[in-house]
Amino acid sequence: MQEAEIQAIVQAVLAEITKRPGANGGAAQAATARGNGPAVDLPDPTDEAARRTPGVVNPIDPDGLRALMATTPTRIGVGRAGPRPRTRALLLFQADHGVTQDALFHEVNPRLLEEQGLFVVESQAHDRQEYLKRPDLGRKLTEEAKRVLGERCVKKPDVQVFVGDGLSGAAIEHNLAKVMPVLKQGLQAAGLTMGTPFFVKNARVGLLNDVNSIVDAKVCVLLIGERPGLARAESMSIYMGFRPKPDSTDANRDVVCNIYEGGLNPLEAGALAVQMIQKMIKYSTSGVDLKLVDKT
Ligand code: B12
Repeated sequence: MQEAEIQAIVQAVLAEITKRPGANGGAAQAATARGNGPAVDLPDPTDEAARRTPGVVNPIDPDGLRALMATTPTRIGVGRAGPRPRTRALLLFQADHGVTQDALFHEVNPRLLEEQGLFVVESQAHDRQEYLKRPDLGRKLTEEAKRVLGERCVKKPDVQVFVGDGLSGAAIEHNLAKVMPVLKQGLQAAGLTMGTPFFVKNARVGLLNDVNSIVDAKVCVLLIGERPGLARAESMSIYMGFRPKPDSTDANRDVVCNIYEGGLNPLEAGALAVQMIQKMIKYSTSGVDLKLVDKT
């Protein structure tokens, strides 16, 4: 068959489709004009109202179900089509997964780091793929990073604060500018000296040990992007420890987590971190040991 004949058939079919009642004529025509074939215009599944719309058919208590769904971003009340998820639930899942992927691979805007006066060093994970596959490398500074920190950082401060992208650069972009001033003011008001802040690319929590082997702070504090949940990528954590050493583990650390506007408010989080730092210094310990001695 000649190409012209095929084109004519395709055009005839498309014209028929776009005439059908309920078909999305505008979008389909536009797509046809672009040569992409007809578009099927589905409602946006990430729309807040769509997210909260029950997928369960004929629920026993529709108002109760809606009320329950309004209390949580968790995927409840999504219903099913036979043994499978509904198309809407599936599309929403895929869209949310896209947000997660974007956050994992999103590089923190260098302008933000500049504005916050942070210079940049790297962990031994040289790119994002390696970072994801080799968490151990994200816990170690490169030799170059150690040299730069050795040269540029104030030694033996009371508190060393640094920042890492972690598993969500988006989390740092959302929260850093809000938390940093609260930390700085809070530490100053508590009469504690602060080291030279900086940013580590491809960072894991375990970097606290390497960093403190260079700066020798009483308390070492890392602001880091949390593992993004589906649809939530802006959540940051503050991990900290009293005099981290090469063999310190998470049992020696504490964390203030879920920091973002919809979780723990960033300003409150900064204030809470300062309180915890003060306790660490008061009792000269952190993590599980701190919980044993601090009964407040
Ligand atoms: C992934 C994860 C884990 C994984 C960590 C494995 C890994 N290698 O990544 C596993 C399943 C082992 C885990 C275990 C625990 N976790 Co956890 N975990 C998380 C989660 C979902 C994400 C953390 C993250 O993104 N970190 C940032 C990335 C960049 O860090 P990372 O270097 O890749 O990974 C390190 C941290 O994740 C750290 N870590 C993980 N959990 C905890 C908990 C504490 C108290 C500390 C100090 C460190 C820590 O361990 C990893 C290795 O160093 C958070 C939820 C959240 N909203 O943050 C909860 C969360 C941090 N975990 C929590 C808890 C309570 C624990 C446990 C104490 C549970 C238990 N009772 O056993 C244990 C402690 C484990 C430990 N490391 O000593 C709580 C902390 C609450 C708090 N404010 O103290 C959180 C916030 C979950 C929650 N909402 O309750 N966890």
